[in-house]
Amino acid sequence: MEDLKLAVLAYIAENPVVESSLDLAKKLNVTHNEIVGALKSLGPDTIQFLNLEQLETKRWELTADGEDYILNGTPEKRLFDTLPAEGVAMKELPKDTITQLGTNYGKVNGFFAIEAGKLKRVSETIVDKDAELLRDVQADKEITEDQSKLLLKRKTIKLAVTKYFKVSKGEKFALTLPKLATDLTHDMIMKGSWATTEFKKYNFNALGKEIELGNLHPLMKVRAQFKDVLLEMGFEEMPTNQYVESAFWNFDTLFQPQSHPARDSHDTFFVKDPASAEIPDKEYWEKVRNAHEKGGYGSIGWRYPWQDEEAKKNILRTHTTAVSAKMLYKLAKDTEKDGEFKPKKYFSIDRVFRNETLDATHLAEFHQVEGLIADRGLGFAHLKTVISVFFKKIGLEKIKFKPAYNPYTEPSAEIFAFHPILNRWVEIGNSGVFRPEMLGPMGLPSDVSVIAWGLSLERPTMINYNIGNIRDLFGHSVSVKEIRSNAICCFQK
Ligand code: FB9
Repeated sequence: MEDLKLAVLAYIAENPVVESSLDLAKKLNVTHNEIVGALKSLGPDTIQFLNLEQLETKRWELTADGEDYILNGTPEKRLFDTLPAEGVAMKELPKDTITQLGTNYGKVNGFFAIEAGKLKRVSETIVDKDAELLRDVQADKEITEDQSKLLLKRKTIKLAVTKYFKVSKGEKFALTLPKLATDLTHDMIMKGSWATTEFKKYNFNALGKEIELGNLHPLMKVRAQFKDVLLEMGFEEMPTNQYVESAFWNFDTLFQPQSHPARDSHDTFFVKDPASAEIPDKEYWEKVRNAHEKGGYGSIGWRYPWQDEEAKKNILRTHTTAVSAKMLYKLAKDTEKDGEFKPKKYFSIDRVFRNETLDATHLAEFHQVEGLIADRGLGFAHLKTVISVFFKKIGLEKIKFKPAYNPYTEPSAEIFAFHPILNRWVEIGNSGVFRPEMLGPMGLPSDVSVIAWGLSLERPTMINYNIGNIRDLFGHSVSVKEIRSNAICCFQK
């Protein structure tokens, strides 16, 4: 570093004003970071050999996608090149991200039209406009503001800001480097030599050594906030630390018939070994069978032969409602043991697994948030109120309920809200009153009802962190740097 400092001083002696430290780095054949280090150690914060004026340049740079689109064509160009002349039915188009992007931007750029439900080319050849624009960026050609907005929206360019210095001779300019003292010693004080010694200036702007700290994942930050809201509302957390569940607890206790499509392998992950679970409680097991086969509690049941083997199958739980069922069963048992029913408010926030078609916003798992209240005489009005209170606390005030169907709740309702960030109505969850065919076999008192609702962590997190693809939030391709640096986004009022 000393040699570089001397080389800088020698250069400045010949060139009293250097407009850009970027050019100086090229002239001295070192990196700009090296030059900046040398300049700062010669600048006003230290020996004042030099005056430094900080400036910056901004230019567009290509992202990895931008490079890819130049090399291989944009998604719309690739789709155009592979689309058969007769076109493809929209519902038969592959669901992958490139095809979805290609379809959307191809329509915007006039490559395709939809005729009789088919995506068709509108001409034999096309100019890959956005790829041409990216080549202009690559060649450092000027592009308009609208063009840059389009390429930014497509995440194909990013703004690179380069900070540099204008350098000129300082009032204490010299061609040699004085030996600056860095420590005030006992000897200096005793001999008084400190008065004539040149000390190196303290750099109070120097950043401290970056400490490698742990960081919470955005999902965990959102989880913490939702948990705070639910605890504040008096809810207790349920024990959800068991991903493998029997179909019995995940479906049968919820009165979900064994023929329900959600129970087959297209929607549910089955465990190979151990493939089946033990019967937890023979008496309860038979009551559940009876509810499915014959009903009871005012119901005629599903009237089919209920199979032990089906209920014993081990699966990855498809919802945390399986845990709710276990907790309600325990509540019924405690009520019998204590001879007294105590109302309960429970919640769970944890991973659930579904054999879903993967796409930009869906993986084969997500984090479900579920709340439930068990008390005497609860009804749909109570449910709407507690849901409205919960969502208001996480920033959604305009709520609507749409009648829906769940196998284990009646009535049921999808929940919608006018989202302040998206500025439109969006689905925010689902809800319902657990059916008597579910609560009855557990042995809960007949006047006790249970209201419940659910939502996910991923959807609100992606909205609030402005993440378009769930793979940028969860999974092996997530940018750790992003995770470490993203802000805490606050849902609570
Ligand atoms: O989270 C969802 N949307 C959402 C929630 C909050 C939000 O912003 C808030 C400010 C913070 C924004 C959006 N949804 C539920 C709705 C949709 O995203 C939906 O497309 C995806 N759903 C998941 C399931 O999809 C297979 C979200 C997940 C979901 C849906 C229903 C339940 C739980 C999770 C449930 C339930 C339930 C019903 C009755 C009784 C007990 C539980």
